[in-house]
Amino acid sequence: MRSLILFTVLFFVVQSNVQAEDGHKLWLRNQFSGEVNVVCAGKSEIIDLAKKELKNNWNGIDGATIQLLVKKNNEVKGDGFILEENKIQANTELGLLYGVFELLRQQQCGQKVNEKTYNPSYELRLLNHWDNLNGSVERGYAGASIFWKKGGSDLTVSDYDKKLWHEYARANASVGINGTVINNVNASPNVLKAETLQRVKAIADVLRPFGIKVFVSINFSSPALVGGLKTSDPLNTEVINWWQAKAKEIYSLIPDFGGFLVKASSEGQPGPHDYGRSHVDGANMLADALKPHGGIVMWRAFVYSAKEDDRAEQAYAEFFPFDGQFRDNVIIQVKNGPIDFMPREPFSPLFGAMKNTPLMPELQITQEYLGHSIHLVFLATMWEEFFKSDTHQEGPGSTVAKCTDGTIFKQKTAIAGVANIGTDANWCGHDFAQANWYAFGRLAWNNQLSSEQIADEWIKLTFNPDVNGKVNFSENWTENFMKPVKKMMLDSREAAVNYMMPLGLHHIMQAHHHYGPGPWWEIEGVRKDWTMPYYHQADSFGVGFNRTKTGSNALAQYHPTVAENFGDLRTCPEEYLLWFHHVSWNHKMNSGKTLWDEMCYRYDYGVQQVRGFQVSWDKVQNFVDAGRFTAVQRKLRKQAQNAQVWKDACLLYFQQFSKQIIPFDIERPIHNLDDIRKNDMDRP
Ligand code: GCV
Repeated sequence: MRSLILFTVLFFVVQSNVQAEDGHKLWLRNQFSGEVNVVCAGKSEIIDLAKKELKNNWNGIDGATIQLLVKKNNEVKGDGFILEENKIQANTELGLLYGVFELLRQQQCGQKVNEKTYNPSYELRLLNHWDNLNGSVERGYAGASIFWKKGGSDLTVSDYDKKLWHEYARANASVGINGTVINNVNASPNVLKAETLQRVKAIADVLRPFGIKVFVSINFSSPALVGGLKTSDPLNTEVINWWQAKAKEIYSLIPDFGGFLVKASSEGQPGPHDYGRSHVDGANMLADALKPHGGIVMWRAFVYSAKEDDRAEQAYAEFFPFDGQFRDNVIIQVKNGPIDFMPREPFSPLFGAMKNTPLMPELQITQEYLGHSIHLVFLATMWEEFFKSDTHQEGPGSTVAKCTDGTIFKQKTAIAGVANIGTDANWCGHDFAQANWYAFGRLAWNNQLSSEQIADEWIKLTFNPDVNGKVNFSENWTENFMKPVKKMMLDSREAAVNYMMPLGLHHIMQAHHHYGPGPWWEIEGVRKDWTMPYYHQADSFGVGFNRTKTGSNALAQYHPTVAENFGDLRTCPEEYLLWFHHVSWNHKMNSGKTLWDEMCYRYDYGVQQVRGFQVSWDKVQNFVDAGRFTAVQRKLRKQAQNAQVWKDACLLYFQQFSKQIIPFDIERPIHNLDDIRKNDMDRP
């Protein structure tokens, strides 16, 4: 009887631990705290937070003393800090908080303290939320908005809201994020109404102690839409006055308000072009309104021209001529690639080319084109590739990282990531999608970090094997959990490229939801550059978009060294081949195979990789709590099914053009093209 009671008690203890793991704690799961004495002269809300973090999460020597010191040091940039075993020194209080998070991270990763100066790569490290005021999230796959309530009419702020925003702010600060844009770039003008601004203020008040500034996306036609004016022409005096008054109103509520993010004259959003004005006219007018208060304008370069030219050329064509003409509080926000967050794109030719205008990279954390919150795709490898891309604009080694982080051009620096956060218990829908939020923050802080280091840290912090004691990464855990899971993460982006769009193929997904394959999608009357055949150009000769001199010549927008390299079939890296060239199905690839065969093998390999991830994950079951294990296992199953659909759809579709057989050592398609097309069977 006694043993039955003991068993029952133990069972429930184990069960409750398991149930507690819904992923809500993110990478901040430490459950141990030793004794620590904190010495600090200053007193403020930030210092209190820093002390609290130390006291609650200390994993260093029990009873140690640590000093927090604000003292000017020229080696330290912005909110950077100097970390020593028993001292954190910074120029600002926020720097101390970041130092505390770094120290605790190292302790929790079982590392010796790495004593050195830590400086941020970018001054502004921002999340962009595509959250609508009605509570929905554009391209959001993790529930509803954490900022706006369903329907949009209820703007009251509850204790629950504040708690959630507090947790969100803490998670961001722990990885160095210091700003957030809390509404969609497809912006409702209502965000600027007095009653909505009260909620913006409430959010800003909760985020402030963690050093996070609030920004909003604005609708360029707000003066007419909510201000009662007849026009929103940026050169009209009444319009100018309206924006100035609005800026004053905002700053009276939120003295440290960050500024505006603007999507203008793009995808149906209003902008200066509606009034016969330019991007410079629009951006500078807003910048002048914000300038007296210290605010900035982030003006997006994601535009479509009215002409249906090669879309890859459009941002550069519209913005490059304006280089040097923007006010000093304007930053141009540029997506990493020239089209739109594809699984793989070459870097946008604007990076390094606009030498007299600050440019900030925009990365997409939410997986719009990478399997939503169903596919396990770790994006750090993609971003590492982007940062390391050599623009050659100021000689060899002018990487995108150096062109944007102030190393080459001494300008304001910033970076944005489109958030993957929602009201789901685990914030991101997929437990592994949390790693992308984490990775974005870590890279925004230090764009030289390797994806391997980031994966290493994230796994240790997120699947920390200790339950109620100190961290203990045993050899067994490292060999049999850490290693295979890290490998799965590091391989996952390339796997997605393989089963979705290998060899430089792009924009061949289903229209609208952007989840499954749709290389056939086109509709009479729709502009060509919204259809998929426009991007792959498959015909009986071959496949791929010719962007060389004999095609759209988009290559001419790159530095000549890059253009030459990408422009020559013999030197163009195979991962960009079909991005830049229309290539014969019989073209000999590096492997010796023809292009068609290579394509077949790549698609098939992508599927096999996902099947391999399933095996890796099933093997680590004993190391993971049941909740997260099962959730990830189920998602991997769906990913494997979907990868198979991608392979079958693309190979059967392109086979209609190549008229060649799928090599016999590759598993046959298991779906019919007709069925996939008819059922849009991958709709999530
Ligand atoms: C917010 C793509 C997405 C849109 C997004 C747009 C943008 O087109 O599909 O949902 O709109 O990019 O970045 O503005």
